[in-house]
Amino acid sequence: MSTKAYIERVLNTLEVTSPGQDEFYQATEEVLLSLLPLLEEESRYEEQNILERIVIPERSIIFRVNWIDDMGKIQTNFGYRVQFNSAIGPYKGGLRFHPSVNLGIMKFLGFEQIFKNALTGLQIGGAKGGSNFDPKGKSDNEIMRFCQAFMTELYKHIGKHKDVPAGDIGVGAREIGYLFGQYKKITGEFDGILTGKGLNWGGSRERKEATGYGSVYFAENFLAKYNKSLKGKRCAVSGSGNVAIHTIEKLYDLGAIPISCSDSRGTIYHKEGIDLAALKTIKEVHHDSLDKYASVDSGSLYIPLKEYPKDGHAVWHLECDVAFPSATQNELTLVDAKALHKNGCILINEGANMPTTPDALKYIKENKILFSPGKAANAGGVATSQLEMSQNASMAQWSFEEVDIKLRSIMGNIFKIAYETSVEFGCEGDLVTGANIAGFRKVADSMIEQGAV
Ligand code: NDP
Ligand code: 2IT
Repeated sequence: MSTKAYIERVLNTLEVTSPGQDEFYQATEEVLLSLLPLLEEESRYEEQNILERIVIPERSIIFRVNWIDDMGKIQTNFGYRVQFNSAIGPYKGGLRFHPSVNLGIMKFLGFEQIFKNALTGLQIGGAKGGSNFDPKGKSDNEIMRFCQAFMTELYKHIGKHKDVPAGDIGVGAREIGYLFGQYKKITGEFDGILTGKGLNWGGSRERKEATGYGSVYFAENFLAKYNKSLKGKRCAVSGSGNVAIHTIEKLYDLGAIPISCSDSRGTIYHKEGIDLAALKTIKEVHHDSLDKYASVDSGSLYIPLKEYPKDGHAVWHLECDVAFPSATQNELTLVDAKALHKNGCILINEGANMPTTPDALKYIKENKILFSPGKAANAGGVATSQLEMSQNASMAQWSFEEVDIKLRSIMGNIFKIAYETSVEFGCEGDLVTGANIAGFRKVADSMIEQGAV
């Protein structure tokens, strides 16, 4: 059997064993197909059935979460923790609270996390968790009761040397606080079992900013390779949550012009640059929709969802030099990629997890637009989480500058290993192939060394 046929057999089996898990299938197809040049060169991965093993989570925990709403009524949600791979370290990955969460989404995110975490050069395995709980419109007390109910089951499965969750969509500092409080109440232990904690109780400086800052550092490295910089570049950013806000903040720091942000209901365009203070107030203080933003920033334009191009997203149809998709999966389609190309965009840098659809990715590659895959470009968040674990283990707390030096260096190294691996396999600058092979090699070799467990 040819190596290509081996990969296809594993993917075909997955379609049968994981029916309806479209995002998981999308993520595995992208990674496995990109491994072809490595697998053709090195027979041990096929001989040791590594592909068959790596696509199955070591453990998927699904549980019921009952909580009481403000009306005194019992509400029920699904809870998940997919502990995907622990070959190189304890399970590590975020928790997502969003109504779209299901097992397939958890598995896609957990699978991506394995290779992302390996790329950081740190000892962390891959996991993801969350719930189909919708935080929108819930009171602070409801959020607290939900987090407590969620942790009442989750605590059985996590631990500082076992599995250390963090935030993701819908889970920020407030939720991590409530989750941590409940863990401590149940176990009586003050342990670093979560990252993204408050600065007064074991959190790391710059964890909040790390994913967005790291994404911009990655773009800076990529552009520098081609003698370009972010200075003066018009940057289209999607999303308006943790990753988008700190991407915009770092872009300003480096002299770029972030011209947009978006949420699930619309897009803001401001040619001269987004008003970051106004954005933070609306999103972080009032947890409001972006339609409120246009009234406080007179130079801006609000484009509601109903005015988006067919099969596309308004944000990618703005004239820009660099695109930073930083909201959610599959938010940059083929229609969007064509518009970015037409408008002269030179780099698409994924802050979100898998924001680019497969057909868009194919088009981007064919048209030689620089492309930073999320598992490399957004790894600054989880890397800083590991720095938080390290500080907790030594009971230390580092300064912002110390953490930032480490973060910059980690992002530089991730770029270097992804780029050098692309050169090694004859596809210079194809960081999808470079990142996937570099991450996979480290995990797969560790699995082989540890035997059939
Ligand atoms: P937040 O919850 O802080 O923000 C999410 C943003 O994306 C919001 O603006 C939200 O809009 C928008 N969004 C979410 N879902 C959808 C959707 N289905 N359609 C349109 N817009 C949507 O999350 P983060 O900023 O933390 O995460 C953003 C992305 O970055 C995700 O892909 C996440 O997995 C990834 N990531 C996050 C890391 C972190 O450290 N937080 C680390 C690495 C990756 P609205 O408020 O209207 O829902
Ligand atoms: O997707 C991600 O890398 C995250 N949500 C962060 C995970 C973490 O453990 O910090």
